[in-house]
Amino acid sequence: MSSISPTVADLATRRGLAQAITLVESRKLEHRRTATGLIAEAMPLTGNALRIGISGVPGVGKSTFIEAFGLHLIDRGHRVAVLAVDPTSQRTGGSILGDKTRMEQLARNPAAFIRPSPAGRTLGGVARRTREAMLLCEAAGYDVVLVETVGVGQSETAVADMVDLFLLLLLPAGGDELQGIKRGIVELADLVVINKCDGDLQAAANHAAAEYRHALTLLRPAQHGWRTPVVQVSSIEGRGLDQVWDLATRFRAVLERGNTLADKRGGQALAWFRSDLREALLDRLTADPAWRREVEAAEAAVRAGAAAPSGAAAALLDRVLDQRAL
Ligand SMILES: Nc1nc2c(ncn2[C@@H]2O[C@H](COP(=O)(O)OP(=O)(O)OP(=O)(O)O)[C@@H](O)[C@H]2O)c(=O)[nH]1
Ligand SMILES: [Mg+2]
Repeated sequence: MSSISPTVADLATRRGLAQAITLVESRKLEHRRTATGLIAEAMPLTGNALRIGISGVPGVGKSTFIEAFGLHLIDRGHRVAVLAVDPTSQRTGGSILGDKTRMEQLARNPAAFIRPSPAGRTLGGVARRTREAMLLCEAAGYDVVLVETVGVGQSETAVADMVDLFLLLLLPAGGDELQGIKRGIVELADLVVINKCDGDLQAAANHAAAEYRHALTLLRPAQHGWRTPVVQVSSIEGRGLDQVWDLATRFRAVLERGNTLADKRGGQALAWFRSDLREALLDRLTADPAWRREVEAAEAAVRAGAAAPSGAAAALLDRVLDQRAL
């Protein structure tokens, strides 16, 4: 892959975009440098997509919903990219990859681009690569980016922090505990979608919708000036999808009023910069074997309770700065 040096023009094809994302996902220093250049070149072409995060417990119907919703949007002239943040992907080898077979029609559609979750050791690393992939998709002309995450806790927060709208898929059943939803996740939602509102589940779905509508009146809205709506959907029968899109565009209009969208994205970009800076400093330091040993020794002392965390960090930083190691 070292020969790959894609430019923005290469993003015009799905293959070129896929290669560019592979470059962005690489941990090799030379690839990182090329990737950084590519992202910088792509930046002026980004920002035009609606970024939607989609989360829900395993089995709620994320893949089925994304396939149906994606095709619905493509029918209306949109181009749809699907990315994933899946902290479990290092074990499973990327759940969306298996999902490509489940999202068969969408995967085959020329107006869609589906990318499995990057493998990674840390959620932060996986999230960074997904954010960069999102920018590349936007530069490639996809105007809706769906970022899927499986509902296992922290990954929802990471996704909510990179999108404009966070959509939570729920089962037609009562109560967060019953559904295995982590505390606080409902609070992140800008849009609650109850899936599987069909057949025998319809009555339970009506009940769940009423229950969540009530619960949401008691929560502070995730977005000022917006009351989080609850929509009933059947991904299998394709019902309710137009309402989801209608609400998503209305939400965007609310964000665009008074520059909130720019503020939100600006804040997200700033948080991204800060976390990248922290990560890069540590990476740069531990790239040197002697310093890596120092960091590991400090970590061992902290773990053993022999050193206080903040004191050990400050002492190490003093030595780094004294020796101009960075
Ligand atoms: N009745 C009904 N079943 C659905 C609907 N959407 C999905 N399902 C079914 O629910 C099951 C799980 O759907 P998936 O789309 O694989 O769910 P997922 O959330 O992607 O699951 P993971 O990838 O394991 O996290 C499948 O058997 C689907 O056919 C729906 O709208 N109605
Ligand atoms: Mg799935």
